[in-house]
Formats: sequence, C-alpha cells, structure tokens
Amino acid sequence: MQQTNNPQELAAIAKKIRRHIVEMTGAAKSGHPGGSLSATDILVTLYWDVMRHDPANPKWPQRDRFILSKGHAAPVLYSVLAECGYCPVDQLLTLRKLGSMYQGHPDIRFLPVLEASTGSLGQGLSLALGMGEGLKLDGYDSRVYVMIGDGESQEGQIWEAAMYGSFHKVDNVCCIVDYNKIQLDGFVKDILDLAPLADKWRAFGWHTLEIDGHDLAAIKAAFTEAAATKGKPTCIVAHTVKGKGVSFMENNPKFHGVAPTPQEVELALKELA
Ligand SMILES: Cc1ncc(C[n+]2csc(CCOP(=O)(O)OP(=O)(O)O)c2C)c(N)n1
Ligand SMILES: [Mg+2]
Repeated sequence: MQQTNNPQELAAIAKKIRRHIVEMTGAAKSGHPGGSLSATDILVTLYWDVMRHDPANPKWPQRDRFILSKGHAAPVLYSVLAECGYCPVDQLLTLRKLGSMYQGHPDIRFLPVLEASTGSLGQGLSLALGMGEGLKLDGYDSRVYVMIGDGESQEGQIWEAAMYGSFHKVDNVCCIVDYNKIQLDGFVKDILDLAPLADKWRAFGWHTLEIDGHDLAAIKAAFTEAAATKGKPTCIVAHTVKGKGVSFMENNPKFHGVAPTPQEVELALKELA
C-alpha cells in the first residue's frame, strides 16, 4: 500500500472511510455509526502515516499493532483495513450478515488479519500491554496502539491496566481515548463523568497529551511525541465529536447504535461528497 503524510490525501481517505461507515451501517440497518465516525481521522493517520505495517504480509512479526478496544466501532476498522488492502472492499456491505467476515464486532475467527477480537469493553488495553511486553521480550521495536472509548473508560479493568502499564514501563504502548463525550445512551458527564480525564492518566503515570482528534497535524504530532517518550507509556486524550462529518449525527447520542435510514444515508453521502 502507498502511505502518505500529505494532509489533503489523508483527508480524502478519511472522507472515503466515512462514506463506507454510513453505507455499511445503512445496509445492515444496525451497527454503530457515531463512534466509528469520531475515530476515523485517528485510524486513518495511524494506518496511512504512522504505523509500520504491510498488508501483503499481515503477520510480519515486526509490524506495529492496532487494537480497537471499543470494538463496536468495527465499521471504521473494517473500512480502513479494506482500503489498506487487508480484506475486500466489495464485501463491506455484508456487515453484520450471518457468516460475514465483517461481524458486528471484530472477530479474529472471521477476519484473521485482526490483532484481536474485541467488543467486550474494557479488555483492549490489557491486551495491548501484554503484546507490548511480548514484543520487547522478542527484541522488536514495534509499537502497539490501542483505542478505547470514554464510556469504556468507566470500566475498572482500564484503570488496572493503566496502573500496570506505567509500573512496568511499557513505553511501546500508546493508548488513544476517543473522548467524544457520549456513551451508549447519553452524555458521559450525566452518567459517570471522567473529568479531569487527562489528569487521571497523568496520576496513573502515563505521559499524557490532549489533542483535537480531528486535526490531522495534531494527531500526527502526538504519535511522534509518543514514539519519542521512553520509560512510560503514552495516553492521547483525543477530543472528538461523535458522528463527525455528518451534520445530523454530530454530537447526537441517538447515532451511537442506530443506523441511518435510506433517506439519511442519501443525505449523509451528499455531505460527504
Ligand atoms: C463489557 C461491556 N459492557 C457493555 C457493552 C455494551 N456497550 C456497547 S458500546 C457501549 C458504550 C460505549 O461508549 P463509548 O466507550 O463512549 O463508545 P463510543 O462513544 O466511542 O462509541 C456499551 C455500554 C459492551 N460492549 N461491553
Ligand atoms: Mg464515547
């Protein structure tokens, strides 16, 4: 695949990924568009500009890894993997169909190029830290990226893992919090607030950055700083907008787990033209 650090090219890829997300969830009549759209710019930057990986050799031992701990945002991961060349673009619309490689949550039994099966929230950071330590034992300088949700951050396992990661200096792991301020059925601040979230990560011993998770240059700079940080893992608290890119989905809790209707798909695709 052709990687790029050209902002226009990255933005064009991100738009294409957002179109896939809308079309896939529309076709499935179910799924999670909001949290897929909020994560898009970060995943595009990772796969096209930051990570060392090779779709022609998906299990290359020295590759960087990405784990989508918030596995319900599978449409963004599938679209990115497909556009990178890991799996077919022309089957994306089989999302959530019986037997599809594109199950409702990432399932390595159906899609072996995944790094892990995810969807049971709270587990991905622990997986990433285990992989990070394993890579160090193997003598590789590969990095492990893991994205968690803000609602997901209410899980106790996240904070057990956070404690572990700094104590064991797992500095090849970078956790990204998709801080879109909305969880399953409402705003995080009304359900179980996380603020001040960056201070919490700092208190747990992580090198912590706060960025606009839709600013491609800021995303890239944060990953560069993370890679240069030794002796502690890095957490990027990425302020994002749930539903980003589709006006009627933006910051709208309804589109956490509701698919767009055929009319809404049409409208959304016009906005993403
Ligand atoms: C252990 C567990 N509990 C509950 C769920 C159901 N669930 C799926 S998505 C979700 C909300 C997640 O919110 P957040 O992490 O903020 O996701 P995002 O906004 O990025 O979509 C919940 C509770 C789950 N998948 N796993
Ligand atoms: Mg959220």
